[in-house]
Amino acid sequence: MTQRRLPAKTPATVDRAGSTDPSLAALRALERKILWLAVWMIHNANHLRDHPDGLKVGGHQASSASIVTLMTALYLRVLRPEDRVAVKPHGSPVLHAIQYLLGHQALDQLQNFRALGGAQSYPSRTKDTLDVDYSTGSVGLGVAITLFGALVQDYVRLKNLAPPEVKQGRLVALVGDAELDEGNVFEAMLEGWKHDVRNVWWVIDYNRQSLDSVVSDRLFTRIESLFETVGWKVVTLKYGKLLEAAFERPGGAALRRWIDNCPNSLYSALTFKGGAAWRERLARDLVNVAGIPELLADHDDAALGRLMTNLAGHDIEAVLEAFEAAAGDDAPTCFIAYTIKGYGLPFAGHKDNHAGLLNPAQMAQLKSEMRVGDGKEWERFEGLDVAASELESFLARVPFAQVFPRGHAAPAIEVPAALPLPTAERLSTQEGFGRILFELAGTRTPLADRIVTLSPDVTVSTNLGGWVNRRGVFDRNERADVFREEKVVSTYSWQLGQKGQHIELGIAENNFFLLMAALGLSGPLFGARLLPIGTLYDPFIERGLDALNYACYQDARFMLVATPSGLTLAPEGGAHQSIKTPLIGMGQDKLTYFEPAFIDELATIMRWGFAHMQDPHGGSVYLRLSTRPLEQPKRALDAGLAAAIIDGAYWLKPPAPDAELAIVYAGAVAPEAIEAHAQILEDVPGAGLLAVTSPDRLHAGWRAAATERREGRPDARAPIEQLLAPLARDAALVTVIDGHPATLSWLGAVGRHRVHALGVDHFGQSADLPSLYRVYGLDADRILDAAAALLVERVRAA
Ligand SMILES: Cc1ncc(C[n+]2csc(CCOP(=O)(O)OP(=O)(O)O)c2C)c(N)n1
Ligand SMILES: [Mg+2]
Repeated sequence: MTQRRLPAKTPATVDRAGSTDPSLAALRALERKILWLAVWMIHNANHLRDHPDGLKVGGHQASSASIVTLMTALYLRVLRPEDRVAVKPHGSPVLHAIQYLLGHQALDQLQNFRALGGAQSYPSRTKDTLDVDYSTGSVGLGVAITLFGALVQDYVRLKNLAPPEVKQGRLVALVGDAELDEGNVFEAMLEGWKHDVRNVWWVIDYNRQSLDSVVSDRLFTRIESLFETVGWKVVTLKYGKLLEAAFERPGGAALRRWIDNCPNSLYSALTFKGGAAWRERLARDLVNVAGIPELLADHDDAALGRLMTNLAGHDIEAVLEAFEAAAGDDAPTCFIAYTIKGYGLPFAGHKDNHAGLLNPAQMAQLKSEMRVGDGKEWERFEGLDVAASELESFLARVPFAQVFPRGHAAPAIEVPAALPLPTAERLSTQEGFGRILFELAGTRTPLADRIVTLSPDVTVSTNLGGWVNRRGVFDRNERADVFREEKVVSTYSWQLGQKGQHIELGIAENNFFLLMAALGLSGPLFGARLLPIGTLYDPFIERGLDALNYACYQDARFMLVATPSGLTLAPEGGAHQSIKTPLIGMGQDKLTYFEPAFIDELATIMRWGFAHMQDPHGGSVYLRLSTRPLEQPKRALDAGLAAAIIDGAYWLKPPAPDAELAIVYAGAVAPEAIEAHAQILEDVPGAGLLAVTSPDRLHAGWRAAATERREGRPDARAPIEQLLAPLARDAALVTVIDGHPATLSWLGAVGRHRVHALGVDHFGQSADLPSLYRVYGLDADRILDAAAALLVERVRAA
């Protein structure tokens, strides 16, 4: 493995340890304190707080210890306020400890680590009180989002969208080595290469351990070349200053070879066993090497243990040199920093240490080594060998901490009172969406200028083509449309350049959702609000589902337009026919799901969506659209109807008072519901036809009303409760959706009505739509059958 030797910094004065950097003594002292606080925070949570539920609290002392030096160097020296960071999930105690030392985190947050209202187990943008740039937790995602963040920062910068005082920063991920087992990291690297991404650092805490075990030795030689293949610089930080010095002694070359060839598992085991074990092993393996007996004799067991575990990732000088040498370059850079999981703690190197906790006796021992007095466990400078005043003045000058909080408040983008409404006799929601965006693209409005579209290689087939024709594809470099220059006739003319407002991605839904998240956080992170609209095929939401969840968890704001969906994809077959996405839409927090049937509904919802994406209490929006052309109603929406569409439902045909039946539909099955309803009217003249535009909003409204009543407002009524109120007490509902029937079946519980829920609960197959609707029971006949059965039941019961 190659190691770059890096130039030392310009000397100032010489410090105690013989170094030339005056602040090293302070950094070393604070590094020690950060380790202590992180470990103590976890200990306090597990051993010193009440646990009324008897559940283990946990926390990761070993994972924290492994990254202390790297984070100390970054936060207390290298980072600038404009840099944006994703910290590996289990490094969260270290982050809290650092912010606490900087005066930007409250003590009670540390004391309540993992308790209600306290610091979160993993860094959280939305739940932590300190200023977290990107949440982490699901390994791999925090790594990749920094790459997309860099792309977004360039998008904002090249278009001059942010106020001039916003500086360009670097996007930094602090990465657990096992995170590189996640494929999404490599998907992101490929996409980053295509977009010539700049200003990203991934700092890998290469402790060669994951959760279960010690990882394969040979993997990282491959990983290094993978990075280089996609244009990254790789800086390997392998040995610290002590070992480097030992390698210069007689026998040093052999010692280096021995460590280089030492399998990870043996290295870890010897680290855990300590100095005596190192001595025995080296004496045996290097018995004939001149200089080794002297080297062993010069070190007692403790010193030998320190020497043999002196990896660069725990050597702050080596770490600083590496970062500072790379700082002048904007090439994406990966630092592979060799570390030891649990470094400085009694279980260092033990393969089972991931969830290991120091027991009270070990903690007492550490406390005494750290010279921390009883009752002084939380004191910021207790037991350090640098004067408190010096440490205070050092901390006061830390570049990263000069701005706090570091986020931006980006002004809202004005949303017009109505969006352009395409007119046509028949139109699908997908085409309607494309036309609305096409019309918007022709306007010079703040809204149109801040929309960014993106798609994982389905731009044309999701009807974004018109928008892209007008607004162009974003590229850091201006590129010609060769087909156009060569006068090849095409419907699509895509100008590539910095003005473009569409980001074209390869087919990787993880990347798609991570870029949506990064774009949706552009306001707070880069000072310019963007309104991302991403299109993909509805079934492939599931492919990127964890990244979608991750985007929502951080409260990124975007509009997800998923089309085609359900059986309406007909001939495409079962593999592509989404069934349970409505349930995802309902279940996903911070994402509001709509499934309109008509274009006036869609335009109303999109307009509301642009406002909701900007509302401090809002969220993201998911539109489940279809390619099925439907005859459009001829009507003008009044304010009441528009509000009902947003609340989630309205009566397309209102029921008579005490009606005994209603048909309820959502989305593209509207024609079947309308037809069945028209036929039923012959027998049940009062039957109603309810159009549901958002099962999600309806359900949320129902829950909210129940909460209001519980809180003392007995008259509170949800929109769906008001809508169903005219029906007879023993009325029946037939619900129908091209998706899982559970999406609407709960409606029976609202007014205690009987329900027959139609929908799809088995994989689809290739066929024309009428055949599929017949086979899966969504056609008018089936709706009529269901209604008849419910009505007969009612007569029998009477
Ligand atoms: C997607 C996902 N799968 C599984 C986990 C559970 N998990 C948490 S940490 C971890 C291993 C982490 O190893 P590494 O990244 O090397 O971090 P270290 O603790 O060694 O620094 C696993 C499997 C998770 N958080 N996310
Ligand atoms: Mg690891």
